[in-house]
Amino acid sequence: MEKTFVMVKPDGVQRGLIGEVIARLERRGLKLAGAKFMRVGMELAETHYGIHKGKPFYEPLINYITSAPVMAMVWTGPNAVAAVRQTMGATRPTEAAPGSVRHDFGLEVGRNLTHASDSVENGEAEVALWFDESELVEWGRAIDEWVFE
Ligand code: IDP
Ligand code: MG
Repeated sequence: MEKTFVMVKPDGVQRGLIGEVIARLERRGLKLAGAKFMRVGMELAETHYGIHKGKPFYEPLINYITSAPVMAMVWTGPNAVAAVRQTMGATRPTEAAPGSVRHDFGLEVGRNLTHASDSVENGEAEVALWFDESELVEWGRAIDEWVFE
């Protein structure tokens, strides 16, 4: 089953939106496979956002992500990567679809509340970066056969 890495960023945590994000993913039918509430260290932040190094928003981004705790999660399901990106909305809140998290709660790209892996390949890499194998839970959910074809 496809896995994706999802994070409620510091602004989402400060604004009390952990439950809102989890509720939306659960309601959609996605299945939780791991979660931890944590402070992001500089090394992890720089590895996670390494692809953006050198861009003008890189340093503010590292400051933002290390400024307060985050909720790091792994969600699974068919097409989990695309489904979660859609639920979170486009990177810029003013371009995010109405009904998405970034549209419904955000205004600025530098305070866009959540992170979600953008490809299956990056999903696997990000899950491995943020979670130890032993922190992931494989479990049978009673409704699985009614959500997964
Ligand atoms: P994504 O989070 O939708 O995958 P990316 O382009 O990978 O978006 O950028 C990573 C994060 O960097 C964004 O979520 C946002 O927090 C921040 N970011 C991206 N572009 C800008 C910008 O132009 N100004 C400020 N922050 C930005
Ligand atoms: Mg990205």
